[in-house]
Amino acid sequence: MKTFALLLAATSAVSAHYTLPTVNGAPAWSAVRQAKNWQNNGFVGDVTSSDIRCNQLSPGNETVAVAAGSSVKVNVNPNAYHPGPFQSYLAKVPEGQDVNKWDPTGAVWFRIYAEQPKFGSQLTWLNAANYDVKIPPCIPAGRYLMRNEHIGLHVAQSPGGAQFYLSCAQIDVVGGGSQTPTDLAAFPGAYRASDPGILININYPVPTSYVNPGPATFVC
Ligand SMILES: *[C@@H]1O[C@H](CO)[C@@H](O)[C@H](O)[C@H]1NC(C)=O
Ligand SMILES: [Cu+2]
Repeated sequence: MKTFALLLAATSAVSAHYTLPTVNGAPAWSAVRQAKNWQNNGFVGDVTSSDIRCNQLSPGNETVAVAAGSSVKVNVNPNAYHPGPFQSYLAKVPEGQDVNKWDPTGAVWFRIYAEQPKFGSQLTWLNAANYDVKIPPCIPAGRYLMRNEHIGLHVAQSPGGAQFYLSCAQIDVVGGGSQTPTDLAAFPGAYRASDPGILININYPVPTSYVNPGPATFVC
């Protein structure tokens, strides 16, 4: 009886989690680097771990072409179930580096999207299965890694309680401009466990503002 209850609890916990396996409908884990949670749908809890970069298990083997200024459809499977923000970052793959293998260490990431909740008797988030993220129209053409994450804040009132669901997509930006993105950040490094958007009780008192963790969002 006890074992049965434990199994049930474990099963429901797993089904409540999710992965980010594809962008723009590409086959799962091809244009998105296969993440360590691809089978168990688990999360990264330690923002100082290298897993907070891409939670990567294996390299990618494809890129998705996207016009600068248009949107990338980022899939969350089954959907971004937990309350919390969706955020996206880009890092330009340096000349001469293999897009499938480049390890984006150091301050190479700029943020392009940070979801804000609606405020009221509770915080309301998109909690979507697909997020359309606009690529800034002014950034240089070329290959980029796109780090997409959803942060589960349901038990974030305890240090280390926030749950990071993330993966890194490989995109080829076509068109674009010549503006140099600012506010570059490193993963790990961009977040602290004590950041107000990471260590937060979203239930009581219900917040009237939300500070997204990470650097300022780059705007052209
Ligand atoms: C790319 O990776 C996916 C997922 O692992 C795999 O199904 C597919 O066969 C790979 N394609 C090539 C061309 O290696
Ligand atoms: Cu979960």
